[in-house]
Amino acid sequence: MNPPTKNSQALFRRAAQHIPGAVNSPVRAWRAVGGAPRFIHRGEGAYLFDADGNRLIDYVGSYGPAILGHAHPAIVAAVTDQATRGFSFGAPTELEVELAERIAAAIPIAEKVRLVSSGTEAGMTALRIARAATGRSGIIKFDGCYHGHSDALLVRAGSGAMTLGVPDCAGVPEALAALTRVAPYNSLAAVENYFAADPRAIAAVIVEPLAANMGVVPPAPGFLKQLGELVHRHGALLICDEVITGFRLRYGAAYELYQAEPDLVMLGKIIGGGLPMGAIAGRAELMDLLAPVGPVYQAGTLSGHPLATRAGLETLKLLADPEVYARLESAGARLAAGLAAALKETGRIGCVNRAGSLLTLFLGTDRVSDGASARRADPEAFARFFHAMFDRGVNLPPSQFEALFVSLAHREADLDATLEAARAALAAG
Ligand code: KE4
Repeated sequence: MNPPTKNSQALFRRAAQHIPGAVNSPVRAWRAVGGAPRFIHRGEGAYLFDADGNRLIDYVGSYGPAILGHAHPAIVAAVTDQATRGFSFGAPTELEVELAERIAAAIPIAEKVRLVSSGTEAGMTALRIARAATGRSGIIKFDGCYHGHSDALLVRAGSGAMTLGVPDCAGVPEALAALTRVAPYNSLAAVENYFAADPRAIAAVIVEPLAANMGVVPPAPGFLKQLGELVHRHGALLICDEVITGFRLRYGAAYELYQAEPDLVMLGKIIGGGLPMGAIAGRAELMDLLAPVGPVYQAGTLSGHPLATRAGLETLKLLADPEVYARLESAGARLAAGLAAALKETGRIGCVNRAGSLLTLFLGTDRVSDGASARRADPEAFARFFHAMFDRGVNLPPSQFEALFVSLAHREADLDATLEAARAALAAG
């Protein structure tokens, strides 16, 4: 059960010479679970193959884009074909028009779409539109939700429940952080209190319609519908961050599942098919505030990149098959039920939160409904579970506060092997 790691260890040491922490995104460094991260050589379907040739059943899925599985033949063929025509031109292409049309057809409020290169860009642009549209500066976000690493969103709740935000990392000016308030997820009262304290200060409330960055935490019944009504009553805008949930839970946005009424949505991950892609979408009168039509500047050398747009288009075409989300639902339900049963069989304290093919196994706590309850989980127990699973050939996200992503490539045999490993890993403690 001790997989060879010599090549990954050597690559980790070499990478650290020129890349901070040896990684290009912090979560990949395994700091939350310990040990040196494995370097991946290739992916195929539900599997990753690391630098030492170990095959892993993969539930990171690039944190969402790999909903079809890795190296899907149709996507590889499309990107290969597109590459023969050149990569990017600094000029509009028909592919961008097609992708915008497809997103607009699938998401009712997406009258207009601006493609960018990441979810972070989508978030920072959505906030800028909201501030321009309302003439206000304040933002409300939710504890445990993540919307990319733009300064205004790297903010945590201040000391007192009703104080203004404080920086959640170095380099974010306190004056800027103070413009962002932080409320507990699923708490309408906290949002109401922020508006009551200063009714005309808030430009927008930004929310993951289904939270997946504190682990998976579904919205409480009616929460999103009432949140939208509350936000609009105060003349502010609702931004739904669908970077993970967009086309993950259904063919379109998740907000419709929860009767929310957003003004803007953020997209990413799946709509790029695994290549760099993000998008802001919303009502025309808001989106037309963007340059070159309106006064809100936003730009990007590789926005709407032809290879990413082609990969996204081909991915969405395959996801448009009505069977797809029933298959993802069935696989997610099977895995979640098996993990819950394994907790019971091994007498371990924990719980499984799930929506469709997104799920999180929390250890050390039996209920998670917001950031505070998620933090009551036992990260050390999760770290032991992570390594026990990895050593048995199952690649989980290296943090208690991420989601497992099940793909269309995961077969019953893969799920059964995962559950067998989980029973042994949980029994080991
Ligand atoms: P990117 O800038 O990483 O493309 O997207 C930021 C973002 C925005 N909104 C939501 C809901 C997100 O989950 C993300 C990014 N997700 C993380 C995983 N939880 C990406 C993984 C990473 O940071 O390496």
